[in-house]
Amino acid sequence: MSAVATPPPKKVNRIGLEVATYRGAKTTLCAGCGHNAITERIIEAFYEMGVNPSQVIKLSGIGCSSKAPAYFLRTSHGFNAVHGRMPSVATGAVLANQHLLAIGVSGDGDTASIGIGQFVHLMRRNLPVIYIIEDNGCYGLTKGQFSPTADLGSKLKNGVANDLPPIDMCALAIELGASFVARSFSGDKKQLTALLKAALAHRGTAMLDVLSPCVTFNDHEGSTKSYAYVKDHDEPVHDVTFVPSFEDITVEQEPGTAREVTLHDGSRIVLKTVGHDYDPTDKVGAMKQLMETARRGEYSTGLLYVEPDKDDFCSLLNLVDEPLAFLPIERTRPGKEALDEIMESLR
Ligand SMILES: Cc1ncc(C[n+]2csc(CCOP(=O)(O)OP(=O)(O)O)c2C)c(N)n1
Ligand code: SF4
Ligand SMILES: [Mg+2]
Repeated sequence: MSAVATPPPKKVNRIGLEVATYRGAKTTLCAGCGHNAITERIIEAFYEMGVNPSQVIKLSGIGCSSKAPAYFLRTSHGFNAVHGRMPSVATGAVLANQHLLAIGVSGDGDTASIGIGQFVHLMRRNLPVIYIIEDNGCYGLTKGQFSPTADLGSKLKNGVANDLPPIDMCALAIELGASFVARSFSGDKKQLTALLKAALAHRGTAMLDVLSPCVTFNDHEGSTKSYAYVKDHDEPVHDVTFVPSFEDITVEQEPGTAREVTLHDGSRIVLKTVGHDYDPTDKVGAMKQLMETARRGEYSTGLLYVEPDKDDFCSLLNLVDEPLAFLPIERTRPGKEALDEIMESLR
């Protein structure tokens, strides 16, 4: 009689969940779209960090990019808002329950066109949210028109050149007060996963502008958001290694060749120097770096700016620890006597 082979044990993360739990519906985006690669990195980062999916809220607006939350974390909370309005919905959700981990996914059109007013206020409030812009320089969903992140002189498929200068979403976020600002590329697995994990360990707005080529409308010669162009003009400011608080690892570095940043939860980001030494805590230096590389037609990628101890919006508002959404009515509404007292004081 032959012995029945026992199947190998399923691989699980530190909270006992399989990677499949972190997946979502099958993607309906084009094969090769950069947004699909970002989805894979989000799944990987959340799985490896052992995030509890039931504690997560996914938010988005409208666009191919804004469809992406359907393709990861199928059991998490989610809200697909209207075009450009994700920031106000995110603000409401986080204030109602500050213990939720919020991740917003938007596009360069959704954020930098119709949603720009909402974006700037979310950044200046330093709302605790991971805000990802899947940046392809065009409106993919409505057939590839230029978005405000398209570079001056970059060309549509039909040869029409863009005659407006781009908005640099990283420079804008840094200027406005976001406390973690990074740029990456959907094709750079190592850098993007490390940055996403670091964003999960940060408390405050973590804004990631991820260059994410649109294979259908913006991957031709003359585009500065194509795979070929981004690969050739990607200038990492450092090599990023993320060390989570639950792993006691020492990263060996030659003295003077790396910089370490400790995040809110005790995790560390080790930034190895490539080229010149880059200080991600220097706001003015970060703006200068972005301006200089943009002038040369290059993309600075990596952790561009971080302020780990900045107060987030919930601390600024001095919110009670218990989620506002769960407070009983007696604690959220003053009774008649309290109102009478106020009225009396105004006589
Ligand atoms: C109020 C409103 N205006 C315009 C549109 C049309 N529209 C849908 S998606 C989109 C832009 C999407 O671009 P982006 O955010 O960059 O996402 P992508 O598809 O490139 O990922 C536009 C203009 C809309 N849905 N609603
Ligand atoms: S149209 Fe472009 S952005 Fe939309 S799914 Fe296809 S490749 Fe991606
Ligand atoms: Mg777009």
